[in-house]
Amino acid sequence: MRAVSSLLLLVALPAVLAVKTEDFKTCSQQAFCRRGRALSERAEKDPLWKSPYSVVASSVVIDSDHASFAAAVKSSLYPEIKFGLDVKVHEDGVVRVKMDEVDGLRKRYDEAASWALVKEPKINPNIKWTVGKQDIRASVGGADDVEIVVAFEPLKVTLFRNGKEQVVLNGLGLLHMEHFRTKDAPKEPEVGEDGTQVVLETPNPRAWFEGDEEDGYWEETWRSWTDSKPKGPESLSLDISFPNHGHVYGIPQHATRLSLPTTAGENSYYDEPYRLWNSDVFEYLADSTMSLYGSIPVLYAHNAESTVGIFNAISSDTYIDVAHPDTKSSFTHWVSESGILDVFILPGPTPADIFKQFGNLVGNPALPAHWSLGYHQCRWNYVSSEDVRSVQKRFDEEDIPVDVFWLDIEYAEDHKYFIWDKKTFPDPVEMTNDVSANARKMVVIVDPHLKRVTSYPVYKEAVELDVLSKTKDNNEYEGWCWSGSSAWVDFFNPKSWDWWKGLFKTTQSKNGKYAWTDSTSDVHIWNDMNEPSIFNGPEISMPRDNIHYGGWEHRDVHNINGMLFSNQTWQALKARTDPPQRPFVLTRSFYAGSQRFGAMWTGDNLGTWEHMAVGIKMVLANNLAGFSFSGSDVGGFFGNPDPEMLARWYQAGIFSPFFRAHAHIDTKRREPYLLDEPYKSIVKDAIRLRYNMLPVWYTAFREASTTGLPVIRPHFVVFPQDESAFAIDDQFFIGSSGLLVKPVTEKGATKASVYLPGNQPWYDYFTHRIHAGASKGRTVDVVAELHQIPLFIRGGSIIATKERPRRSSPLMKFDPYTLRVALDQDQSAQGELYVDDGVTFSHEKGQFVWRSLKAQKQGETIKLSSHDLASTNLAVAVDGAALTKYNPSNNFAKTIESVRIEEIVILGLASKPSRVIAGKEQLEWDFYPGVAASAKEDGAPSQLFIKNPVSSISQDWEISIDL
Ligand code: NBV
Repeated sequence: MRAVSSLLLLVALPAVLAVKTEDFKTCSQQAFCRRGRALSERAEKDPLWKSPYSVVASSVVIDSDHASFAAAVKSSLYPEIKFGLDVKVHEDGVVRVKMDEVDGLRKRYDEAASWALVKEPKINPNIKWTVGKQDIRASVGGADDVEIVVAFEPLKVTLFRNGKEQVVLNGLGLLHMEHFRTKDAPKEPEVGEDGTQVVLETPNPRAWFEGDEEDGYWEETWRSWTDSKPKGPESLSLDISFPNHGHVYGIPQHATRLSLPTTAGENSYYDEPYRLWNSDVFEYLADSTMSLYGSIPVLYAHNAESTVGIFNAISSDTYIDVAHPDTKSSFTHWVSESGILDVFILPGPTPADIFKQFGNLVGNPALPAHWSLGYHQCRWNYVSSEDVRSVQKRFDEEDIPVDVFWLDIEYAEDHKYFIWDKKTFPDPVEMTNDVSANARKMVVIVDPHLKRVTSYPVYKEAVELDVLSKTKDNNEYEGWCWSGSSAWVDFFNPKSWDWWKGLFKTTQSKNGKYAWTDSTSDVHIWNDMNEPSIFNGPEISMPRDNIHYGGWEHRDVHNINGMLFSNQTWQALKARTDPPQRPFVLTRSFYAGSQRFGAMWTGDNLGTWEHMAVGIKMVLANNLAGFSFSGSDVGGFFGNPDPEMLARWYQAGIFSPFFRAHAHIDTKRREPYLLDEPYKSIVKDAIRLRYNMLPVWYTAFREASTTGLPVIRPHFVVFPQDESAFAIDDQFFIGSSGLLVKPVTEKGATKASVYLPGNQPWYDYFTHRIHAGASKGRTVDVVAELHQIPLFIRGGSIIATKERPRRSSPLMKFDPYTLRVALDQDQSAQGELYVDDGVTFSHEKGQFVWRSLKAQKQGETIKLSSHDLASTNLAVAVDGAALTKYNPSNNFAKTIESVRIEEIVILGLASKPSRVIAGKEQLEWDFYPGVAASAKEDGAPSQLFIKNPVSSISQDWEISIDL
């Protein structure tokens, strides 16, 4: 077991903390990756290199649906092996390219996409394929000239836009699908007449294509583990190029920059490829290509003209090399241990299109419960019910808002999840009710390892149901984890699903099976260790030759394993009440699709400035990959951050979609109320700012849940043509709000340098100081003393906030709003506000309020108004069942009818108003002269404060400001 010495952790970081790289395999320690890289090295050295794969032209069959065609593929090196190609065009222009071995000795794993996809994509019936001598092609775009061309010899798939290559598969000729074969008896070396070994003049090309000798085909030993590899070699190599795109983003999870640094080619930044193999990496590095807890095999490429992408639906161990031969092109090489070729080409061409296309495939993020956007207080561990109560009391005494208290593994007797340790938690329901009394929730951990004792009902029932993971010999798999000798539920087995649901019921079920009767529906769940993490397993996980439901090996499905666990937990919480409430499930391991089932965090980071900074990039990468509800442990999991670091970490943490403080069991307590001044007030102010801005976050989440647009967005997404900012990843935008933040992640910083893009003015969120618009963006230096956060509003935006501090977010429900109207150079601005009950699914039935907020100059008057957005945007009003009609005065809207706007602040007005009226009513206002939005110089802007202007947020209103 990996023991963590408490002594070690109390010493200053990072000197004593370092990842145990030797616990994890590098590319050169795995035969399939060695073979894959050897292939690319050969290709690079050989100017005549040509892919041996070709499409058999005479075999092309266009399907009656017109959207797809199938064809036979051959490799000149293995003419006896058959492959089948299948290409489909979806309704939204996405092109799916599939290739598999046909009539092989075995079946390759082909189910990754079925777990990731939210539904079978609709195909485009209007595609017209043209079959020529050398290729088959079809136009797939609308106004733009987008064409997909599949060249026959060698096989090459290219997506063109206006004749320019956007995405190319097998352009470098690195495609190789190792076919299934039988294990031959070892060959005797050929011996000549004179008894000496015969040396072939030219090595057999078949052999060197897969390496010079049979490298780790049938068995591989690494440290003390032997992988039996009964299926033999079955790896898949594929190059995916973006010849006209200089930046690539995506493939989380790695602790690295957003615009992915190179791993191959001359002077590459890293020498190891990016790896996707969900792993519990102890004390991971802040700058590395090592695999971490989750994998989303989606990659985007961007230039000033277009954004394109690919989703490679593969769930086995995968290494990805990235190279930029010049600043304008990107090449990637993917090598996976098993699985079919199943690549979705996302044609873009805008960032918004890409997110929509990816969302159409794997689903958009679930709209979270509103309370889960508040502050989460966690630690390993709050040790007793009394501890929980006293932590809550201290928050309330200091007036620090918090929505959720968390319990880590020590609540559970002998780490048997669902079973409270009654010595320390004698009254779990009462404790939860005490938390609920302040409109708060609890989140309690449920790990996937089950203690193997028959007195533990969860284990016993899993045995009886025969749903536990199996070894290669079909015996119950036993491994070591927190609970000692443990077993793991095989969530690939559908028989486990209903049973798992039953465990979370808070009332005893009739079938006599275990139900968590000493919990309440205010207890939500944290799924940790679901890579799965197994202390005595290879690379801290399950042996690759373990067998899952359906006969698949663990190697085939490893990266999906964690998603199935959090998916089933999500379904279980949803089934707990009738009508269902929105579940909150935090998962550490994830795959494409996990965003449909809750939130993730970046695992066990270190309390260092480097980790604080890279956490932002990791959360941004996750947002791009469709999983917006993400965050990092505020304060760092390991170590004891000094107060300055902690304060800065809170200031950064409030800007991540998921906001939770957490700490290792051996760290000193560091709840915000324990800090001395001025740190305590700084942290309190930061948390309060998060609460003020909850309307902004919730509105951004609505957009994410319906359009796939990320909740936090890097520059290239918001300003896709601004090349100078394509690599910026230390400042970002919140939804479509127009807010730009640059968290300070440097020790001792007193100022920050911020890039303000576009040509509109930017206003400091706090002081309202205006930074005049430049023609093409500008960099400004701003003060950033410890109590200051560089946060800006783009001219042209309207921000809705709630400014009254409360103990928890549900208590803010009826609080009035404040609007900040940051005018642009034309004296106009716009924004949005989305509100619903935050807990049920009634929003899917039209129970919500979705308003536009607008300021527009009409002659000498500025009209400020709000109107309903849903009636005219039914298709994107909510995720799930599309609305057919919407009633702006629905029952939910009525419940917030009395919620008013208590203040509107208008920044950058060109002149002092002569009057401000709503209908005939004169409103109360104050004007402070200053710089106008169109000014060419920086300074304090003019500010107009309007008091109590709107009596109901849920209804239409209009205010006229006569200049
Ligand atoms: O459950 C204990 C911890 C948890 O606090 C942490 O957040 C997880 O990432 N867990 C890992 C297990 C052990 C960590 C050393």
